[in-house]
Amino acid sequence: MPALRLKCRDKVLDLSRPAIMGIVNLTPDSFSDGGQLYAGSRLSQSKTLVAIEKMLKDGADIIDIGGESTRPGAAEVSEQRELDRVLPILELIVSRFDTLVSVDTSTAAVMREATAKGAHLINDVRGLRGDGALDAAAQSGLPVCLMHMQNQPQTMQLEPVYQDVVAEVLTFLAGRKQACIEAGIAADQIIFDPGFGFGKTLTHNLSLFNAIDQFIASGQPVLVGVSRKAMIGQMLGTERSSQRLIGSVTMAVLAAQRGAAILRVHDVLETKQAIDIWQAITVKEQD
Ligand code: 8Y4
Repeated sequence: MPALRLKCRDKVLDLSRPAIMGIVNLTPDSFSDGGQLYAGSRLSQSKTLVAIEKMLKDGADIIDIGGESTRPGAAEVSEQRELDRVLPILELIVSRFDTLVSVDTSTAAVMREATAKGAHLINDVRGLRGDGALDAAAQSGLPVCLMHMQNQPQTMQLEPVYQDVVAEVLTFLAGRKQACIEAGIAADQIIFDPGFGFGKTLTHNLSLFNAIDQFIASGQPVLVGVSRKAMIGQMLGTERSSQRLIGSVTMAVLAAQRGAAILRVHDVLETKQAIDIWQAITVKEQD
């Protein structure tokens, strides 16, 4: 199988080694003021830029910015609010840093505006099923990450049910890939993501994780996002998300070992070090 590469506007993302995507949440629930002061305030913006600068120094290849909270039960956000959260930071990142920027959105207008302002990748947790999203993504010419989610964030964790979670998620992604191709997106610009934690119980998540090889076999690059998610807490028997770091890094290494191309993480330094150790050992073995 040839090494995978994504064409991201003026840049190329080389996936012969796992790429690290650093998470930057622009939603109010991630700010200590509860978001009351966020609305684009300079203070929050400069804090965000400092966090991004650190992620890049720590080894992030991609910065993923999102203005819609998709946590279980989270409220919906208007298109204008999402634009107001994402676009100013996107402009600042593109002007200051030499990095790839991924935009976490399901909204066609955000895809279009973000593309105009220099985004490199579209990351849609709804797999481009929203109004106009498929066309907006196709017209962007950017790579797209198609993620599987059962139901919507408001209801997804109430009672997730599958006959065969792996088969159903694979079938869903194959169908969305076909829709993308019909809309004019190149097959080699499509990333698959099983969508850990999105309408899944721990058992479903583990079945999917243990089937990463089947997602890899599709030939699409696979993105894995498990960082700090509830499944880690469930496996460790701890409620506190501050105690999910080691579990998150462990799962990132296992995912990389099984062929994941992109790791979406909060803790870039720790993940990068763990991946570097695994890579150093693996390269030694091959010599
Ligand atoms: C603590 C912090 C606990 C964050 C849970 C979370 C994915 C994604 C999300 C993913 C792709 C999250 C936007 C959920 N997860 N995009 N986005 N794949 N492609 N929850 O797994 O991080 S948000």
